[in-house]
Amino acid sequence: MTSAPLEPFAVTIDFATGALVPDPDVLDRRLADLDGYFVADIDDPGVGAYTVHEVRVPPTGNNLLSSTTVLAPGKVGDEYFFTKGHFHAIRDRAEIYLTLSGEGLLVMALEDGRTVTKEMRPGIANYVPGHWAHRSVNTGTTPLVFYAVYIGDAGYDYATIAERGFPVIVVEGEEGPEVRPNPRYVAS
Ligand code: PAN
Ligand code: ZN
Repeated sequence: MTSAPLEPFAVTIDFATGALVPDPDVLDRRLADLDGYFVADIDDPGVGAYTVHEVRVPPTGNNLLSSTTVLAPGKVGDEYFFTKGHFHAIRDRAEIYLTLSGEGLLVMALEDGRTVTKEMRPGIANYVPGHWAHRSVNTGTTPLVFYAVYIGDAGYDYATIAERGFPVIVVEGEEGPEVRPNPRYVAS
């Protein structure tokens, strides 16, 4: 079945702040929402971690959903702030992340525990194929802002990551960010 055409439209993206115009759907994640995700305990659960600004289109397989994410700089213990991370509910749905400002790492993991970590900085478009869980990590001192485009019916499976964690963590080492095995990862 084909659906009726949508009306073409445009949004304006502020590359520095991630704000959209129009900006109808903004999700606000605090450290409290990341309780249990870091190795160390969270000192102040009220601190803002990231916002997600969504472009409003129907979440169907014939549309492309997109959003900006604005991830604050900071650390919990030695770990840099990160997004929760997820598999797509429909596992084979792919996604592109285009970094607009800041710097970070994109950590991707398969269900069997294999990981790939890629740099995020302005101008880099990261391709996240289906089946790879993905989490962005802000390793810089300014907000990490990126634009994500994904197949509309992808959906989110947060539970698998919430229960098992990612196989690796990103910590501040002597000479900058280091990717290390996650001592709390629960292998399948
Ligand atoms: C992104 C993410 C966004 C926030 O739009 O949803 O960066 O990360 P979490 O969803 O893991 O909290 C995306 O990957 N959408 O599919
Ligand atoms: Zn995704």
